[in-house]
Order: sequence, then structure tokens, then C-alpha cells
Amino acid sequence: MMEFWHDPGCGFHPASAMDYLPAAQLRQLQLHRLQAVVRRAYEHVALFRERMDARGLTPADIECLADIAKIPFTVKTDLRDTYPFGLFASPMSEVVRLHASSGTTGKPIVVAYTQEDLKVWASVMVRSFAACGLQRGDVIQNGYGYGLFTGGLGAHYGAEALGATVIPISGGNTDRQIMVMKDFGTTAICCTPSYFLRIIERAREMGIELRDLPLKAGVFGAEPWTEEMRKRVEAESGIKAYDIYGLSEIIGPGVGNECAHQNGLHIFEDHFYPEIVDPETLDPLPDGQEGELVLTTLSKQAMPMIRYRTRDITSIYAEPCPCGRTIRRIRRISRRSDDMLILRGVNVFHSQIEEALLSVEGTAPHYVIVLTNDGTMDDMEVHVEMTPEIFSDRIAAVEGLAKKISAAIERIINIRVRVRLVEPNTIARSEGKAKRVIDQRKK
Ligand code: DLL
Repeated sequence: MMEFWHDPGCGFHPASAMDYLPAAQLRQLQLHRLQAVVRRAYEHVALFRERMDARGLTPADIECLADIAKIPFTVKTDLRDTYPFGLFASPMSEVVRLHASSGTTGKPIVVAYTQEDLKVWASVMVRSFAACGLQRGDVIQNGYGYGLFTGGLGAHYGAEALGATVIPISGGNTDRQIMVMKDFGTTAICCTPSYFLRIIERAREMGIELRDLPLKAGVFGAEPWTEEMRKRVEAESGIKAYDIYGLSEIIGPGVGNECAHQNGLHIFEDHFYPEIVDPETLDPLPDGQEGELVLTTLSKQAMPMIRYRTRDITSIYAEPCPCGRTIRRIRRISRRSDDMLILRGVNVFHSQIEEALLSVEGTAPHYVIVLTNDGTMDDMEVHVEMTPEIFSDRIAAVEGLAKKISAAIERIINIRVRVRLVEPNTIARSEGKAKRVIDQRKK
């Protein structure tokens, strides 16, 4: 194990030794934990036991990792249908924290943690921060919302466990974020990528150059963002922008994180077992092939999730990462299977629009997709903000820009959509997850 102590890239912390386990040892650990978690869920969660019984399965049938494919999936509606506590596998006397995620409609979903679950969560957040090169001595400004959302407290306890100095500022109040960043010597910020764009923009208005501050890294997640967005963020702020992934149902932030190579997110596989399945047939897909990410919590006590369908679309990288971590990577999640819009028979994802418009110079990375329906057919208009420079330019330049964006979108999705350039600062800024689609279709 000695080599773990000398890895130059990972900002070493003892918890991250698990990132480098030899593959055979990791698989053995995963199997052992899978068997235990399946037993726990079978014994304590009625819905899971009934589904296993219906297939004639018992926990003893899980003899190797591949046997996971025999187990039924869990989906978001299972959490709604058993609201609030129906999937808990621990008595309330052992549950020390609840979080909830609102989703778009109806009742929220509720998730639970035992003391041990919170320790695991802090440890995977430590490993996430370490993968971003952060360590004791760093000053981490936590702009994720504190409260029922998992982002705030998840990043908070992870940053403390790392030994960094945490500033629990939560989201919003952008002027104060910038003042604190400057006065407290923030070296890393955690928030959604869309909120960081707002910070960049506001800092500029205030005459503050982010690149002149000690800020060196951003730990951005909770919503899809593209490689083009990363390039913009890094170029405009002078920091390294890392991608962090997670979801409430599994633990919150810290399911996976990028390392210094910024090429895929390492999944903390000793706690979260990833599979990729075809979202239509639900058949398992081999490494390298794109499909829906399915996650199983290997150590969760209060609320084990077995084969949870995330709806997030990605693939598992088959190749090892040059950083030396043996835990596998997933490609960045740029879309969800339920984010898909069907326009004139063509499947369109927000990420494709973002990728196209950010490839054109003179656009600000602020956009919304407006869906309309004239009674016969769905239509889409993309509203994109101009940069102040372009806005003050000649009409011809503005028209040329709209054409360029439209052509860039057409190159990617093969259909022409209307592009409307709007004045700087007219598209609503988010403090958390950005709302990219405005649906004005008559239902
Ligand atoms: O967003 C947890 C989180 C907080 C992750 C802070 C990262 C940072 P939920 O609110 O339950 O949990 O939303 C989970 O958000 O299924 C994805 O669709 C999306 N998501 C989260 N991280 C990323 C990311 C938190 N890095 C849902 N890239 C997930 C793309 C992401 N999508």
C-alpha cells in the first residue's frame, strides 16, 4: 500500500487508498458488500422483498457480481409510492439525518442516513475533493444550497473531514459571494456550473478579475454541463473546473468525481456499484457502450438502493486512467433520458444545443430553449444572450451571429431551429440548478 502515500496527483488523504485497490481485490469487496446489502434490503424493506419473492430469488442467489442482473430495478416512483419512509431499512432511532429532493411534480422523495452512512458520505466527498487536488489548507467556499438539498451539507462535511477551511455561504447573494471570495482568500468554490457563470459575470461588473484571486478550482455539479461550458468557465476565470456527480437517492454529491485528467468521473466503486443498461430493453451493456446508469449502494444502511435507474445517460470507460486510480470512470453526464425533446421526429437534448451555441464566438453561455405548439406541431426557439461587445456592435454583426448559431445547431441535430438573440442580462440567472427549458406548449 506504500505507493498510495506518494501519489503526487491526488493530494493524499488516507480515505483515498480505496481509489487504488487492485481490481481483483475491489471486485471481491464489492461482491461481499453486495451480498450484505441485498440481505439487508430483503430483510427490512417490504417492497424489495416482494419483488425478489415474485422472481423466486433469495439473497443466497447472489453468488457473483454478474448475478446482480437477476435483481429487479428500483425507480423513482418507488420512492414516491412509499413516501415518506417506506424504503428505510433502519429503524428511525438509528436514522440521524433526512434529506429530500423536490423534483418537478408532486411529493418530494425522502432519503435517510445513519451515523455510519454519514461517515461514508463524508469519506467519498473527501476523495472527491482530493481528486480535484484540494487538501488541508485550502479554503472551500460552499455555494451549494444548505437545507433539504444534499449539495450543501454533503460538501460541507466532506470539506471539514478533508481538513480544509469551509465557508458555509450556501447559494445566492452573488455580491457577497464575491466579497467573501476576495476577503477570505477562497481557493476553491463548490456550486452549480450555471451559478458560477453568474459569479463570473457579476465579478466582471464589479471590476474584479477572478484570475487575480487565490481561487484555483471549482467543484461543479448537480446539473448537466458540457465540455464547451468547461472551456468557457476555465478561460474566463482562470480556474480548473471539475465535475462532481451524485444524486439524493444514492447518497448526494460524491458518487463520482473527476481527477486531474478531467476525462471522465471516477465512481467510488467500493460504495456505489455502476452498471449501464439499455434504457429500452434494460439489458446490461458492456463497458464503453452508452446507456442508462444504474447504481447500487454497497454500504448504505438506512436506505439501500438496489439497481436504481438514475435516468442519467453515460458509459463506463474501459481504459484505465493515467492517474492510477483503479476505480472505473464514467463519461460526463450531459443528458438524462427524460430530458429528451422530440422535435419533428428528431431526438434533441439540451446538451446538444449548449454544445452548438458555445462553439460560436460572441455568445454568452446563457440560454433557454422555448417549446411552443401552434396546434399542429411542436416547435423550438433557442434564446441566446449576446455578449455586451456584440450587442453594442452593428445590426449586421448581430444577424450574422444568429445565423452562425442556427447553422451550428443544425450541424449537430440536423434540423433548423429558430434562434433569437436577446440583450445581455435578460435570461434569468439561477442560484442552483438552471432551468433550461420553458415549455409553452398547449397541453
Ligand atoms: O444534485 C446532488 C449533487 C449536489 C450532485 C451537488 C453534485 C453536486 P439531486 O438533486 O437528487 O442530487 O439530483 C440528481 O442531478 O440524477 C443528474 O441528473 C443531475 N446531476 C447531478 N450531478 C451532475 C453532474 C444532486 N455532475 C440529478 N452532471 C442526477 C450532470 C448531474 N448531471
